[in-house]
Amino acid sequence: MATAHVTCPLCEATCGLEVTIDGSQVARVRGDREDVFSHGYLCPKGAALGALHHDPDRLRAPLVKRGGEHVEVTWDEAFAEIDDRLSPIIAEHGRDAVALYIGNPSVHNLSTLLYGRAFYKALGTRNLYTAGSVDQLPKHFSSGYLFGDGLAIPVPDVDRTSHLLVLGANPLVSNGSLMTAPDMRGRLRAVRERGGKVVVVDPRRTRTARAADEYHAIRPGTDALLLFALANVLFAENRVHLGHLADHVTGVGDVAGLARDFTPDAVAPVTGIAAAEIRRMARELAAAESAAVYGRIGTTTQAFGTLASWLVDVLNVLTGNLDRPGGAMFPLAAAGQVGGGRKGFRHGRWRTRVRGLPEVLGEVPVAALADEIRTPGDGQVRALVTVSGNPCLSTPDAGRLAEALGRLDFMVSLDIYRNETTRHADVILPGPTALERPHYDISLYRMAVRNVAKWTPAAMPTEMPQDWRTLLRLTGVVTGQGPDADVDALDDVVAAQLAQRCGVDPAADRRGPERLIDLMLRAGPYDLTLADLEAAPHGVDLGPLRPRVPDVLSTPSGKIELAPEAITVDVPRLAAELARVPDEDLVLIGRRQLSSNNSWMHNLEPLVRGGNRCTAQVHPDDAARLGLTDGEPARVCSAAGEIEVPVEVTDEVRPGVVSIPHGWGHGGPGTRTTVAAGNAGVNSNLLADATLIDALSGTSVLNGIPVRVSPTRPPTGPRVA
Ligand SMILES: Nc1nc2c(c(=O)[nH]1)N[C@H]1C(S)=C(S)[C@@H](COP(=O)(O)OP(=O)(O)OC[C@H]3O[C@@H](n4cnc5c(=O)[nH]c(N)nc54)[C@H](O)[C@@H]3O)O[C@H]1N2
Ligand SMILES: Nc1nc2c(c(=O)[nH]1)N[C@H]1C(S)=C(S)[C@@H](COP(=O)(O)OP(=O)(O)OC[C@H]3O[C@@H](n4cnc5c(=O)[nH]c(N)nc54)[C@H](O)[C@@H]3O)O[C@H]1N2
Ligand code: SF4
Ligand SMILES: [Mo]
Repeated sequence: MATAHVTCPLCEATCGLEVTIDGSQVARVRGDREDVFSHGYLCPKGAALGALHHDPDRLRAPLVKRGGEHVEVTWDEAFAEIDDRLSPIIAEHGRDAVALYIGNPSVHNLSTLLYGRAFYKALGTRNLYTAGSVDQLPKHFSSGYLFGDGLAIPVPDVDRTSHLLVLGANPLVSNGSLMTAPDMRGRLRAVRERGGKVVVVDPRRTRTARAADEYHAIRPGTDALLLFALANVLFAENRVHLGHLADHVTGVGDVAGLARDFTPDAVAPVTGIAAAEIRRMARELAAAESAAVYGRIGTTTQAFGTLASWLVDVLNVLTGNLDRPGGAMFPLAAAGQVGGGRKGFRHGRWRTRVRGLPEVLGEVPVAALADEIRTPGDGQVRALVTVSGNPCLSTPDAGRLAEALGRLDFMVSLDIYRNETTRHADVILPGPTALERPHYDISLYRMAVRNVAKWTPAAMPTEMPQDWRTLLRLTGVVTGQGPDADVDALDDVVAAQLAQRCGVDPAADRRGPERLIDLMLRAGPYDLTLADLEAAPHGVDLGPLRPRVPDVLSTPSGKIELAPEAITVDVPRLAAELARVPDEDLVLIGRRQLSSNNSWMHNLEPLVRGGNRCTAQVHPDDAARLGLTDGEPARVCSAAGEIEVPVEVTDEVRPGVVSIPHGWGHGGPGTRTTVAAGNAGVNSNLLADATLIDALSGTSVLNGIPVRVSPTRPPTGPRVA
């Protein structure tokens, strides 16, 4: 028996796990009580890491499609196929003809984080798509213009705050996002135990809402109106106190002007939250000893995603809570902390060919991908590389995208399953599991509520090439070096370039991600080395968050630019919402579930046993009005498509709202996910309309999609002739 201490890579909480290994078997996974950050906390997904590792459906060898069927091949054969098929496409149609889609698990994988970038740069395409445009891109956009750096995202200092206002997030189920904080239940309980207050704004009474002091059932897509009204009250009642930020902010007067029309009385009928409640919320926010406003998926993947994300931090600034203990603070990570300078932020440096949607942070919206594949002409996407992504379940107008993937000349997927997306791939390249690779959470520690650092060596050996080697071999192909490029030589180039940027020499005795992370640690603010972290298997605690303004700012003015034009141009579109008369139409929102992880952990018995339910939640009033019966199927239609799904009648959702979880709709020809296929559910993103986007960032509207719901069978009981 051996014991390994690893960081769980399945969500953003970065829990420390203690894994007991018996030969080649994972015998037990439990929370590591000595972990400096998670102190023994874990959730059902972390506990299922062993089941993931041993899943017989997980791919162990590359697959190539021959005569329409996937067959196992050697790595050399797989790369020969890629070189034969991809290189001519680049030669004939140029680099933009190859699109890259990078999915969520890439952020939780050190190899793809560090070497995905090298591959992307070598590929040189403008068609980079990531899960960011169905997720957090609006937050990068707003941070980019407010603070000058799209990656400078303030996080709530939950452990010291006395007032937390949460909008569109359910951290008791999601375990936190854009806020790395294991055990949010414990942390929120602590806020209340020390006399603080937790307020939740959500169209659904979630677990987090139930654990809070106060809950407001907002109408989907109207958060920006509510947030503007809170700002309006602060100005009207003279409650704006910039405090320590006074010398570091511009544009406060502009925000006051913009907020003028968004009075509590004006927004109340549209948001569904009473004017008196809004006034009280604003007063309590301003009066709290310290407070943090925090918004997540419900505020980003909606029609006003960027405005809402911006206003979250506007409120943090106006109340003087940005960058002070107990407020919203900027972490200082041990590795990969960039920023500084006066470069500022720009978007729209290029646009998608067909719809003209702007680039943000180097990527273009995935809502545009199907059109880029389907529309002939110069620059048409003819080949696709996916890296740990399942866009056929996770992106809008999923049916149209799946159809488009069938039209590609060539597709390669780096993935551990043959699923709804990778079944379209001509070549699938698997990778090691979380237990077979080393790990360090470069991205997530930049958003942690405490400054921490932890290194995870690979817990088990593997025959499988590490993902960084696979990515560099692909880099060889797209740079014309053929299928057998010298991976170690390419790695030396990557390390040398990083060393130059960091101003530190690379260690001679390491390579791959180990060498890069060591470089980054040594260049970082704590003077750490990888050897220091290797000597600390439970992590290193670098202390509570500390104020970082003005050093963290990289706007052209060197100040927090509170009213950037790139954002405020969208305010008139929001103002038009004030005239909206709420109608009886229903809107669709999503729903995350504890034992589920987007689209891909439904193949693990221990996680589906508890019964994740792909149902449409509707309020009893709507059910009665529409003739819907609990447990019976209903047809849900939108402008994009139609699905049939069982109804769950519950007053957990507010009237006018239907909630269906995403990531379901498994099985089908060419997939190999036996357990998931047995409990398939339906794909809610068949309903997501790809034309509905946040105007500024191009992020998809996944919450607040207009739908119609009707029983698929006529209701039982007396009938009207
Ligand atoms: N309607 C609706 N849609 C949504 C959302 C929503 O709230 N509502 N949420 C959105 C959000 S926030 C996100 S992040 C996206 C996620 O969108 P995606 O990233 O496209 O989808 P995932 O479900 O995370 O799929 C991950 C893929 O990676 C593979 N994978 C898992 N682990 C590994 C590994 O170790 N190595 C390799 N090579 N592959 C691996 C899985 O098999 C799977 O194919 O979905 C978005 N879609
Ligand atoms: N168990 C589990 N954990 C996960 C994931 C998972 O799939 N399962 N996915 C991971 C990923 S990729 C991410 S990005 C994070 C997301 O982390 P969170 O954002 O915390 O997760 P959600 O549960 O999607 O919370 C979004 C909330 O917004 C609400 N909402 C919908 N529309 C609106 C609106 O218009 N306004 C407001 N105010 N609220 C609205 C929804 O009802 C929901 O409660 O979770 C991560 N953690
Ligand atoms: S909360 Fe997230 S990091 Fe922690 S065990 Fe669960 S999936 Fe892993
Ligand atoms: Mo996400």
